[in-house]
Amino acid sequence: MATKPRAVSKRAAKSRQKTPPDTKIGNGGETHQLATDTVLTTQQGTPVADDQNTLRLGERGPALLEDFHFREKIFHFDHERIPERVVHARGYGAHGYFETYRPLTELTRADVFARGGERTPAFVRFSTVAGSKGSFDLARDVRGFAVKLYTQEGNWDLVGNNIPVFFIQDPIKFPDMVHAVKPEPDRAFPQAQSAHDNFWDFVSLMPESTHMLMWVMSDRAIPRSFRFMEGFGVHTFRFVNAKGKSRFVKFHWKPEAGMQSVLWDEAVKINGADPDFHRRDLWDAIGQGDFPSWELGIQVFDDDFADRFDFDILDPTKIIPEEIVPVERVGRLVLDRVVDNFFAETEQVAFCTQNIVPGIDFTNDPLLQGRNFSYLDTQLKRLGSPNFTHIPINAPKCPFASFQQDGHMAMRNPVGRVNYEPNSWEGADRGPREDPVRGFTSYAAEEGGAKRRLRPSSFADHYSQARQFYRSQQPLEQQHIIEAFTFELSKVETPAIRERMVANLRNVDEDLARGVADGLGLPQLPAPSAPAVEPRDDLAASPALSILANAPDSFAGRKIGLLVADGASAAAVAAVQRAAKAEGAVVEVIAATITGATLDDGQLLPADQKLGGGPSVLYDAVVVLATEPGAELLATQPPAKEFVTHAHVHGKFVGYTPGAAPLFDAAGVVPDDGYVDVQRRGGAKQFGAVCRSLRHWPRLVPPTG
Ligand code: HDE
Repeated sequence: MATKPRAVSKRAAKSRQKTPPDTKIGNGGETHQLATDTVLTTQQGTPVADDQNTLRLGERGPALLEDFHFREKIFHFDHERIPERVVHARGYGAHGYFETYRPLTELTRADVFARGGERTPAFVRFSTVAGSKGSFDLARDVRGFAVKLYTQEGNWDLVGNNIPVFFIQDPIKFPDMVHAVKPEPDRAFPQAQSAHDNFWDFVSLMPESTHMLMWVMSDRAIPRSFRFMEGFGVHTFRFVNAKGKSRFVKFHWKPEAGMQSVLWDEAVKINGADPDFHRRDLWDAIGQGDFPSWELGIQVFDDDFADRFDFDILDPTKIIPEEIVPVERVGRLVLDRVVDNFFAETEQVAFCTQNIVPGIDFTNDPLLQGRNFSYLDTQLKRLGSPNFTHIPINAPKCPFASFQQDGHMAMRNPVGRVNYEPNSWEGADRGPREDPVRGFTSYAAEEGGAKRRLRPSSFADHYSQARQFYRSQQPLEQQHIIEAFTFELSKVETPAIRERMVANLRNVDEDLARGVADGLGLPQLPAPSAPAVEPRDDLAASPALSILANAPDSFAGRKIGLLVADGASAAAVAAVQRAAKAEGAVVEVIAATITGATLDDGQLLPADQKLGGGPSVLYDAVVVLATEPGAELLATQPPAKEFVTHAHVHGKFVGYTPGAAPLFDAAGVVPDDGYVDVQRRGGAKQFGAVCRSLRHWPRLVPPTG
């Protein structure tokens, strides 16, 4: 039945006399703060009487072309999407600030480093690389770590990753590399996964990718949270001081909460239970006032060191071990504000590697040079106009002025007569002028040589640092690397590709190659592939490369899953909550229903998750609070059993009250040293303290022999 057109309500009629709604200019652009009684209008401001029905002839007749409200609404909806990023499509951003510890004027004239204690506004976007915008967060992948610092001398974008090296040495291979890792073009799968033939075909034919592969197959590629991962500028950059002296610099971000990763089995399950795990984690942490933070570290070195170093400092597949050039901490990045609007800020933010400021300069790292071309180009495609710099998230926060004008969606239109330079106008009309002293000057590096397409011979060692990385890992981490290679290559359908990869791994480490070959069930080890340069055996292990060797010994910022049955001890709940707070951790309650559980004091403890909606993979540690009858009831529920089994096999610490025993029995787990009775005097506190090790590692070490 047709609905009758509605009469204009008294409320709407009244609001007509009001002033227009407030408009707030935020980082996301103009975000309109609507008054509660605002009337719905078209984009032209015409009040809308009926937003439920299109304009039609008669009750059941055809639609009319003159329905401008419908036309405008559908037109706008049809154009809501902009192209997602070709790579790094899935990401999440937040605002914050960067604070310099002390002036770095002896190294650089960058204004951002000029004054100790000064804060510079920042926007950071974390991302996965391979998956599309709607893919899951816990892909095995590199994470983007892109930082925009709105300095007083212009925007500085440090567009880095959570892995300090890259797959390729020359940017001309980037489209091939990305094509190879993305879903295969005929079948359009797999999504957000490198575990397929095309990827392994490509990388096994590109030995320069081996070092990066070690990192991607390590736990670095499945971080527990954006908050618990390192970031790297990757390339060697230059610092240039006021006297024009240049030194090389590599940038590092060190998470103050320490590094932490999930296990692969957790990653797979988290992707089902909460595909937004990482973005939710960032949103929640900032919302709770637990602001994620990183220290900025720099490795500074001169030409002399560059000439002496074992590898070419321009080769983006190499690191400089921290044990050789220490990382000096020079400032701190804090993320303290979520976005107002995801599209306006996180989607429209346009990072460009060429956004640098006086005092910082490029080197000839071929990848960096290629990126400097790519990012501007990609932003034009994505955002549709050279005026993407007018979007508030991209605009500098310092004064800026140029004679660039017009174009699609120009929002900053200068007034006055002059739009060229040089000009002879004076006063307000003269427009901006160049400043040879304050302005950006490129470091006057001497360059020369024949014009050629050539890979430098100094880039030819593809295996030594891969070996160094592997040998710097703890045994459990090495085992994870073997398992990851085995998993990925087991998804490869073509035996020759699997074998070629194992042949390459023989140049890294024999145990690694053998472990993967065994995992794949290869009848015999393939002969090692011929390396361009014989891998070195004399590089010292670098403990800084291991996550486990640098464990934070802190449970701060982590999350406990508290499974509670009706009748459970209210005192134990309170003790666990107190212990969690003391450790800086948060507690999420899981009960049979979302309403919650009624405790032994008759009070209702509201739940955050219904049983099954909050599996233990979403938590860093778990607690099971139940009386015996409560646990017997839970033991009949598969999600409750899984909660315990998974927590156990994933090496989590388990807090419990003795009544929980029937559930443990039903789940088939035998409590070990990683189980703590929280009802015991001081038990909850002890549970909080043991959680600082993050996992009960002995449970994860495979039996020997
Ligand atoms: Fe990128 N990369 N990249 N990349 N990259 C992009 O720019 C590119 C590389 C990185 O959160 C694109 O805005 C080339 C290394 C991050 O918005 C594109 C090469 C590193 C982000 C592009 C590289 C990165 C991007 C796609 C080889 C670590 C996400 C969308 C020469 C140091 C930024 C976009 C964000 C995004 C090109 C290699 C990091 C196509 C050609 C090495 C964190 O321009």
